[in-house]
Amino acid sequence: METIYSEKHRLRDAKTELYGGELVAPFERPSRADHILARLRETGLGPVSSPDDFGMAPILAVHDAGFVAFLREAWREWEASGYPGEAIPTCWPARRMAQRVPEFIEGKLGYYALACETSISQGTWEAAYASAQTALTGAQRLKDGAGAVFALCRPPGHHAAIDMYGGYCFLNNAAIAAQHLRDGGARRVAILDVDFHHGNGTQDIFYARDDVLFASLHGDPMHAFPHFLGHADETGRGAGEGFTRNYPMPPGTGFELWRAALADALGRIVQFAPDALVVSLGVDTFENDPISFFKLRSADFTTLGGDIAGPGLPTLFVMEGGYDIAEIGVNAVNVLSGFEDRAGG
Ligand code: 7XA
Ligand code: ZN
Repeated sequence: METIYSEKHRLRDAKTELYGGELVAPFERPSRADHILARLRETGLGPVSSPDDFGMAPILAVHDAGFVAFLREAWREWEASGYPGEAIPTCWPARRMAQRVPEFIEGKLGYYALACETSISQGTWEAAYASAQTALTGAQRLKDGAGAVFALCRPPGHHAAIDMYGGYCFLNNAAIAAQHLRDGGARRVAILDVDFHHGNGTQDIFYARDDVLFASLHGDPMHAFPHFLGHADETGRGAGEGFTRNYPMPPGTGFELWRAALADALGRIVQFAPDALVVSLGVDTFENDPISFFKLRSADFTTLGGDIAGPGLPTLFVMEGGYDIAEIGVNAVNVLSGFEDRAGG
């Protein structure tokens, strides 16, 4: 299986994350990608290629233009404001307040942020742009006939909504790739999100559509980030009714329960009969993940990779979360090799 990877991910190297009431070194850091790449090379999964540049149009096909302009300029505006640290929102358009974009950067951050753990730092836009191009290149490979591709995206994307960033995400790589597949002729695309956290951004982007099915397995939002989306009764809106499936699961969930949810989601995907499958691949479901509460073991990732190959669909894996850095390479590559073994690639 080919991997698409850009060194530009290193430009996303924030110094601060607001966690547990303290500013800490971010869990989402460059060494995550280094460990995955090292494991890919160790196992000889396949070639590693650089992304092509598809420009801004496919990003603007899923994201609001004002939001994208904000992301591009946020660091410059923050620096110009004279604040000493990294850009963190402090004030939101909460219930019954005006939903109007402020002119000063502090207000803009609050308007466009869905959470405040994620600092915007120098190079964030450049890395997020490269990450989106990495996913787009993977989608293009599927369009050109590949059976499976791994987009080693960093920063991740699935929390990024039409016009909001947060949860370590800025541009929604999986959604951008899925839309690119649609625009390239795929009639229907399914997105399966197996990251520990609910893919609220992906759900937001496709919620009213019947051409992109979204299924997500995740920690129950009553207990887990993003807390305000991802309940089982969110099933789509209007034409999109029935094309969103959520599988929230409780603290301590092990592989048996998780795998049963996966089987149900895959059943729905098979029924949908998509031309391609995009997998938001997070391995923060791992038992030792420092910020999550599922109990999957390293061997389970091989099994679930095989399960995902079951429907026999052209499949793009897009990297999302996973913070046990010592094991992230093994766990991510186990999914890919489990898939390949079953798919016969
Ligand atoms: O999939 N999303 C992530 O892995 C990032 C979640 C950020 C959680 C922050 C909670 N303090
Ligand atoms: Zn996650």
